[in-house]
Parts: sequence; structure tokens; C-alpha cells
Amino acid sequence: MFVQPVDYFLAVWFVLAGLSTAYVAWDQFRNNPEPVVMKWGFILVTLYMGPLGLLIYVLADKEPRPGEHEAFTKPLWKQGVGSTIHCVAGDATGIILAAAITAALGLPMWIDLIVEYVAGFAFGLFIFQSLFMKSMMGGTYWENVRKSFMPEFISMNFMMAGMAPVMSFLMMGSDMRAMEPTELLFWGVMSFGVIVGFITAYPANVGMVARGLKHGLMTEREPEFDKAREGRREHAYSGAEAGREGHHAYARLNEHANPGHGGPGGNRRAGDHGSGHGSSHGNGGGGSRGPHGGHGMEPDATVPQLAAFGGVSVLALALGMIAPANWVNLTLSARDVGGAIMPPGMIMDRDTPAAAMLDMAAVHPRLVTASHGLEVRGDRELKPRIENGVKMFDLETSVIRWAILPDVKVDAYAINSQVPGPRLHIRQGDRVRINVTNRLPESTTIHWHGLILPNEMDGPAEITQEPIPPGGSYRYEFTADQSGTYFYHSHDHVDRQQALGLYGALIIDPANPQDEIAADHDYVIQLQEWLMREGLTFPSMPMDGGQPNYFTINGRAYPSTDTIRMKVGETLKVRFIGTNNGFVHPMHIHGGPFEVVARDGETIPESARFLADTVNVGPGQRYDVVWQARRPGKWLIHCHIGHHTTNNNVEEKGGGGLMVVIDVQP
Ligand SMILES: [Cu+2]
Repeated sequence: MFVQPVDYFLAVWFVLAGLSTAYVAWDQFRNNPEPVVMKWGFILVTLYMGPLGLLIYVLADKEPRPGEHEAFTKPLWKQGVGSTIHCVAGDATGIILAAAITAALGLPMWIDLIVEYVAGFAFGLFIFQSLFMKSMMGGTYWENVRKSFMPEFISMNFMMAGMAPVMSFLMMGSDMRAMEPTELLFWGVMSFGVIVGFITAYPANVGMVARGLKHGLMTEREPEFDKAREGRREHAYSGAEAGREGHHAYARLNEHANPGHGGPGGNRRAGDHGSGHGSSHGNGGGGSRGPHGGHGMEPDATVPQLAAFGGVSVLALALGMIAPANWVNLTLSARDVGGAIMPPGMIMDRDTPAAAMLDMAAVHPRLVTASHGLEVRGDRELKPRIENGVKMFDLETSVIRWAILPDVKVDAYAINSQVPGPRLHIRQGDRVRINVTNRLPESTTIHWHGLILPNEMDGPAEITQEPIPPGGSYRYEFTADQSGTYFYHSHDHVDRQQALGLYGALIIDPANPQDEIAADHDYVIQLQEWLMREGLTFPSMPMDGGQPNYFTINGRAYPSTDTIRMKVGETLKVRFIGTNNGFVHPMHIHGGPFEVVARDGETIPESARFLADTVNVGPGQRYDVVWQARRPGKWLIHCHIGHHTTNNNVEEKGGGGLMVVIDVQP
């Protein structure tokens, strides 16, 4: 699913990679005179490196004009490319297959890396390196495995030195969709890793080709082709000279060869190579071939040189594999973190547990089941069904997209597809039964905040009940003995779930209507903070990376909040509900003090009621206040923390976030 700009880039990338690979495959098998294993090397590397693979192919290996392959591929840098290609083709294939399998198995990242190294090495050694060597040198397969071991070891070490940090930092970075083989991002990270691995392995391969430890590119022609080519060469191309130069280059190399290391060559007869191909290896064409039917490769490196080179490659490998563990938690697996996308600014270190990541992760847009505009309100009163005198309510949790401003939608955890959840309005003494069905991707429960009820109806997950699993349900039933302003909210992973919208008002009228503190208007205010960045919604919390940038009253940010309309002399009861999860809001009303008449649902005795113009609404608290419209005009109810009256730090129409206008007519 496309949720980030990088996803669009990756789509372009993979289309180009597909086209590039198709072209390279077509050209390799139609036009390019080289061994089959090399053809496959370029095809695979182009698949992994996309248009860059194609670029390397046309610059270093694609025969420019018929008959020119030998001369064209002769320069050392191209031979180094060829050598890197058949290293990367095998190594990367092994690494990518291993990564996909270990991700599916749910192994920790550090084990992934080791398995990937072993698989990459095995693929590289047993398939590409040895087969290529065999087609080059002839001899038995196992002879070639033996000879290829050290060059493959060095090359693989340098490749993994580049690829491992890319995988560690990007897969366990902030967008861990990169851990999921079902996501485009996983393949994008793999491609990027292969590109970096190619770059880090390339210098080593050039060095090994120069020292005769590895082969680069070679030409292999069918006899009929050779005849045709011979004809063309007379007019168009002096391949003979080019071939001779190539021969001299290798002759020089051979002169320096350490006789003690000429073993493989010494054992070889001229007829050993090229068997069964009808090839033209010996006819002076290839830059990589000797002209006398020799194997053309004498390792020009002493044992100490080789050992030192190998040692440095191990150092590079250790750096690439181990260094990232300083910063990222490599003990986690794809299964632990799912495809979690972390908020920018979250502190993620090598100790950050998977649960912490899941707690702060974005709501994944693919989980959204409904999308609502500003025309759909939250806090809509839910009418009960009455069965045998019991008031029945059905609540269902789900993930929705919810408009908090005309151009801002958040991904929310909602109850009955609204934020806040539906208002339950009952009367003291009512028997209620509430069926809660969970359609979230995670377990949940509902707690009835402030009520006196049977313990098993109270709601805390794992304390009084098993959490309601996704798809499960739970029946809460109790008699409302109290009256006043209450609310309900999730009591499972509250840090996350309530911060994403799982709460609603529970208003209980007193059994005796005379006990209600009367006012001309009654307005409920439910507060919430939101964190919306990069098109994703994260649960806001007082935590690095979790600080909110949007604030809502009843699911809307000003200027999309309600306007309360009243006349001079009328009274307004405001019921502040602390549905806010991690922040305190000093709620202030302009135009003169209000009387605080109830706190936490409890009516304050008349003698103890007091005047104030600001109440600190902490999480869980409720204040019922009665305000009188003394003068006409627009009077504000707002939070007195300036940041909480902005929308993503922007003021529009005089503010934002936690603001409601009381429009008082004369
Ligand atoms: Cu505030």
C-alpha cells in the first residue's frame, strides 16, 4: 500500500528495474558472447540494481558492435565489474532469499544477518563463482570451489560490509515495513543494500582481478559466429591488435606470478578449458584470455598478501555487521515489530523493546475501514434497546479515518465509527448491558470510569478480565448507582488506544430530576491530543517523538469545533471531561467566572461550590461548571496552554485546537 512518498519512488524504481532486466536478458541471450553463468550474473544484478545494473551492463559488458566484445571488455575497470557481478549475483541472491525466509520465520535481526552471510557466501561460492571459474578454467567443479574459496571470501566480506549496515539501519529504522517481504519497501531496501554492497566489493574485485585471483569478463563464441565475425573484422575492426594488447597485459601478469602459487595452472592442460563450448578462447580475442591456450590466470599474490587482504575484509565485515548494533536493536525480528512505522523524533536505541515500538507506531492506513468527513459528528447519543427493563447498548471498535479540520484527517481508533465514541445517556438506577465487539487489530477492553460496579465489569485488561481479542466481544453489565458526568475508555494499552480515540461520554441523570443542577444549555467537552505527521497518525504521548501537534474538542479542532449559541442572561453548564490521555489542559472561559458545581461526577454541596475562570482538566478528571452569559458577543472557551490552541503550530481564525466560541446574542 502506498502510504509514503518513498513508495511511489519504489514503484518507479521497480518498473525501471523490470524493464532494465528484460532488456539485459534479451540482449544477453541474443547478442552478447559470454558464458551462460555470466549472462545470468548480469540479469540478476540488473534485477537487484535496476537501471544502475543496466548502466553498468552497457558501459562495461554489452558488445557495442559485433565482434568487439573481447576488446571492449578488456580494461581492468571492466574486468573488475565482471568480477564484482558474478560475486554480487550469487551473494545477493543468497542474502535476499535468506532475508525473506528469516523474516517469515521471525528470527532476530542479528541471526538474520549471519544466516544471510552464510547463504550469500554459499550461493556465491557454489554457484556463481565456481561455475564461472569452471567455464573459464575448466577442471572439475570441486577444484573450482577450492580455488574460488578465498576470492569469494574476500569479495563476500566486502559486499556484506556494505549491505549489512544498510539492512540494519533501514529495516530496523523508522519504517519497519522494510522488515516485511510483502512490502515494496523490503525489496527497495534489498536493492539499495545490493547497490551499496556492489560499491564496497568493487575495489576488492578490481584488486583481485589485477592480481590474477579472480576472473572478470570473458568472451565465448559459437563457431559459426566466429566465422561470421572473421569476415567483418577485416573491414571494420582490428580486433587482433586489441587481442594482442590484452595478451601482453596478461603476459606481464604471468611473469610476476609466484611460481609457488602456480599450482592450479601448472596442473592444467591446455585442453582443459572451454570444453564443450566450441569456443574461441585461444584465438587472441579476449582481453582476459591468454593466446596460447593457457588458462590465462596465475595468481600473483603471496600467501601473506592474501592473508592480509583477507584480514582487512574480515575487519570490514565485522564493522558492517556489528557496528549498527550500537544504534539499533538487532535482537528484534520482523514478527516482533510487524510493519510498524515509527514517529519522527522517537528515540529508538539498541535497547528499545518491540513493545515500545508497537505502542508508538502509526495507525497503519491499510487498517482503515471507514472514512468520515466533517458532516459526521462524534459523541452522538446512542439510544438503548430495552430488554426486560435492561438498557442494551452495542459498542464496536474499529479503525477509521476521521476529519478534525476541513483538510486534516486522522486515522483513529473509534467506537461505533466516531470520535469521541457514542454518548451513553442513562438515568441513575438503570440496569445497563453493553456488548463490546472488538474490530481493532489489537486486543482491547472498556473501563467505566468512576463507577461503583462489580469488579469483573470494571474493565482493566489482565487485572479483572482477559483482554477482548480482535474479533472477540465482552458483555459488561451493571446498575448505575451514581449520577453525574462520567466517561468510558479503553483500559488495554491505554497509552496508545485512548490516545487514538477510544473513549466516550457517560452521562447519568440523577434518579430525582430535582437533583440536577439546572442550566439553560448543557455542553459536554471531551479533550484529546493528536499526533499527525507525514500523513500518518501516531498516538500522542508525553514522550520524545510523541508530542501532539493537533488538539480536539469532541473530535474537532477549532475552527471546526461547535459554536454554542445563547442569549444574555442564560446559563451554560459545561461538562469538562478529562478524556485527554497524557496532558493537562487548563480550561478557561472568557467573559467572567463560572461556578464549579461538580467534580468527578460528584455534585459539590452548595456551600462548597466556588467561582473560578480556569480549571485544570487533568486526565480522568471531570468538572461541571455553570457560566452565565453576562454580555453579548463572542466569548471563548479554550485551553490556556498556547500550543494547545494551534493546529500543527498554526493559528487560523484566531486560534486552533482546544477552542470553542460561545456566541451570545443580546
Ligand atoms: Cu491544553
